[in-house]
Parts: sequence; C-alpha cells; structure tokens
Amino acid sequence: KGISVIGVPMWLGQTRFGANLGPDAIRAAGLVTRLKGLAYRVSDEGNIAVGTKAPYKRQDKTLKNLQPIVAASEKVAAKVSRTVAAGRFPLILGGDHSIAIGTLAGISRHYANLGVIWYDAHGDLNTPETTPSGNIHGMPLAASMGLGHPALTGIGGYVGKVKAENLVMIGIRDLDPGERLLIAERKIRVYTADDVSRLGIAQVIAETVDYLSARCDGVHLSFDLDGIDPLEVPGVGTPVAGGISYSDSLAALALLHRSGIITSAELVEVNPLLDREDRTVSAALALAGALFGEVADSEGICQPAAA
Ligand code: DIR
Ligand code: MN
Ligand code: MN
Ligand code: MN
Repeated sequence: KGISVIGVPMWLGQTRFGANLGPDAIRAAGLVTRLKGLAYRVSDEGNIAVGTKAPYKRQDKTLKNLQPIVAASEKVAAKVSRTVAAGRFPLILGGDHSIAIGTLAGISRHYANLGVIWYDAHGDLNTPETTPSGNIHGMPLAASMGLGHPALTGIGGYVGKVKAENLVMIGIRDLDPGERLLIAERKIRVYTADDVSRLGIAQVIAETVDYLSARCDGVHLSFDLDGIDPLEVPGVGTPVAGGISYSDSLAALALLHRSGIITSAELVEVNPLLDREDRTVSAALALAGALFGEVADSEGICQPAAA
C-alpha cells in the first residue's frame, strides 16, 4: 500500500512558536527514505497552507486563533479525505494537535465506525466552556465528538466524527476538571501512564486492539509526542512529568503494526526549537518506522539463509 505524507505546519492551536517547524524537521531527518526502505511506495504531498495569528484584538480568550485554525482545518480535511478515497495511507505530520480536527473530519467520513487511539499526556477534550487556556490544541477530541464551537465541530461539513465508545486514550496524566467529567459521563476507555507501567505496554495494546477491532472498520492513531516521558523527548510545547517510556512507545507502535488495525496516523506537537539535540525529531522518525514495521523484537528478525 502507498503512504501519503501530509505536513500541517500549525502552531496557532497553542502559544509556542516552533510546532510549525515539525513537518519539515521530520522530513529533513529522512522520513521518506526510511519508509521507502521498508518497501512502501511513499509520496510526500508537501505542506498544507496555514495562515497567520489572529490580531490580538480579535482573539477570543476561549478560542485563540479560531479563524485561521478553521480555514486550515477545512484544507486538511479535504486533502486527507482525497488521500483515503485514493486508497492510500495518510501519515500526517504536525503541527500542534489542533490539526486533528481536520484529519478526523477527512478520515471519518470514509468509515461507519472509525476507531481512534489518542496517545497523549492530555485529554484534548476541552470546549470553550471548560478550557483553562483558550488553546484550541486542547479541544480537538471534543470537537470531533461534536462538542464545542460550531465552527470547529462542523469542519468537513458534518458533525460527529468520533463516538465515545470507539475511542481509547493512552498515556493520559494531565486532565482538566471538564475533561474528567466528560470521560466519566461517556465512559471513555482510558489507560493512564500509571496504568501502562502497572499492566505493561503489551497488555495495554493487546486490550486496545481487541476492543477496537471488535467494533471498528478502521483505526486512526493520533500520536502526541508529549505522551512520552519528556526526559527522553523534550521537544514538546506542554511537557508533563512522567509518561510512557520511549522504548515502551516504540514497542506500542510495533505491536500496532503487527495487529494490522491502523488505517491512518498522525504525529503531532514536535517543536524542534525546544530540543537542541533533536531527540524529539529522531523519536518521531523511529516511531513512524515502528508503525510501518521496522524490526522491534527477535521474532521479526529473519533467520540467516542456509549455507
Ligand atoms: C490543557 C493543555 N488541557 C489545555 N492541553 C494540551 O490547554 O486545554 N494539550 N497541552 O495537548
Ligand atoms: Mn494533544
Ligand atoms: Mn498533549
Ligand atoms: Mn510488516
């Protein structure tokens, strides 16, 4: 199958410049070559155009940069939808997590029950009523469930991209009060970072795969790099102490590859300016490699040919 790499240089969903540099940094480090090395046909579709910061006076305190985010999200949704329709695997590079509003809008119209794995320190389940920051990167999952400002929930021309029962959240360790309420009300399946260290990553992924494959006809992986411990992956705008280890995260994606359930993916919140050693960009590359089948354990190593 072919992979289409789509960059979304978005940083307006939060306040730190640099998240917009993620897609080109990941490309410059050799993403396309690495995926081609795994025998995929890969086409780099370039970057979606993203506008500029809204003037300060026009910034709503609870929805910062709403207008440029809505405009970019519509373009993302259209591009991603065309990619799925063409039978290609969309691999979207962020950009902050607000881009998921557009990616989910583009993907979900092609599935009756799209499953979503949300790998993140955060819930991203805020609405204008519950947000503590006004940053739209804290809202994409709520918007995709139909909750929040109509300009966000209606991206792609329809409301309701993700059903609560088709969602699994992994790595969670920083939730706002409104997000906790929503998770409890909708009975959303959550594995906190603590659950992962208690159960083990293999168990968490096995349960996730069983749960989603029983009810979904496709699964989107939305991978926020801040799900990983920031001691190992520091180039993220909103680091939260603790988190899933880098090696467990690689193992998670290798197991997801082996499961065969993932039909689209995005890697978000890479901010190269916050990581002078570029460990975060390297991690994003390795995670993509794992998701597409780079060897992770001895079972995957070929036996040497008989002499
Ligand atoms: C916080 C932080 N919950 C907010 N969210 C982040 O601003 O809504 N999401 N950092 O990735
Ligand atoms: Mn996020
Ligand atoms: Mn996050
Ligand atoms: Mn394989």
